[in-house]
Amino acid sequence: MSSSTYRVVDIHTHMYPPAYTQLLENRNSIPLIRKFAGAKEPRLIILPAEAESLEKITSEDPDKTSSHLPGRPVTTHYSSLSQKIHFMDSHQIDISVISLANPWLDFVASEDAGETAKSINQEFSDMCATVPGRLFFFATLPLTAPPETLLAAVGHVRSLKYCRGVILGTSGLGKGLDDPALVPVFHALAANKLTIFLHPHYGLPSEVWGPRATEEYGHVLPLALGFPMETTIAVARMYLAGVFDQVPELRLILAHSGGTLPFLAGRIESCIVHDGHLVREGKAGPGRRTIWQVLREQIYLDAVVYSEVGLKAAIDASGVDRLMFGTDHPFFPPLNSDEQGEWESVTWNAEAVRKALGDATDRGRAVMGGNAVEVLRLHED
Ligand code: 5CU
Repeated sequence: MSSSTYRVVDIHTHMYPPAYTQLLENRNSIPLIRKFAGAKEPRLIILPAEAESLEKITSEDPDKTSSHLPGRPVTTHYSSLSQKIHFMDSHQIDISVISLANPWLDFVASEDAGETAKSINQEFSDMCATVPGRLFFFATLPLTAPPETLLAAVGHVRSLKYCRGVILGTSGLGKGLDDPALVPVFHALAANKLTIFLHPHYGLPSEVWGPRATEEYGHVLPLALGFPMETTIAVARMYLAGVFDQVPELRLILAHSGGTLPFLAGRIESCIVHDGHLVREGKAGPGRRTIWQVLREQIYLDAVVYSEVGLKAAIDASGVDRLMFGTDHPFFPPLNSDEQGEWESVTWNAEAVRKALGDATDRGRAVMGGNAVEVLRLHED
């Protein structure tokens, strides 16, 4: 661990606890975990963009070994608490705010969702209690459950000692985050000081990537471009629907430095003030809170953008006091070096902070941990 006054905090770091991996192992359609002939580890297949390659391999002889398997290997990094702590120690991370990774409970039947969420959140809570002070968590909501179960889940997670918010995808109750039916949930989260960690999963429709993507381009397009666009669109829809004004105490941390929001906020503003329909309806006049204001008042951004160029845009848009370091562990492991050693996906993000804000500066330290400690109350037990 680093010195007592300077804390490095990873706010974007996932786990698939054993109960969740079991759920995926029992499934036949995406998301799932499946073993393949000749592969050392089972594979986690979760992205809509992986459906085609899964279908192809499923239609082949099950005993045939293939060099082109869908998904990613499920290593100990996905589920093991001791592995998470080892990863933190080997990257000088003092505190991690862990969260279930995508696609959360989006696929769970309505009648099972409440209990599943409860047991998974309890599992996260128990993991945190094993290493006091080193782990906190963002809980998972049973979004497919009936409204009363969903609201009861907010009450449950707020009672869990190490819970500091909830991780949320962009689909909401099935109609996106601008769905009026979600407003009571946003009110409940805000009233309980539970910050939303907004994270993408669905990307853009697979046709956008073209016919060559599955065979030739790996996961690059859906992950590098689809994920950030999904987040950008989800937040723009919330903004246009007036969610931020309806729930002014709502706080969100956006994954991947807000997708492309820091870069495109100016264009969103311009399109609003030049839209005849919005102008006629009085939605573009004076007194309107701009997307720039919302970015500085209700939104935080993680620093998982891998370059100082993107990071500087994020800082310019939201303010240096609203950026928080993250790693995206266990995703993006090193492919040519020992997984127990240093991950370049982590060092790139730390280096981006150093390059954007200088070595050992107060601003850099704020992004590396100070902001998260304050915003997520990590000094409180
Ligand atoms: O590599 C991937 O598929 C992912 C993913 O699914 N979720 C995430 O947070 N990062 C990478």
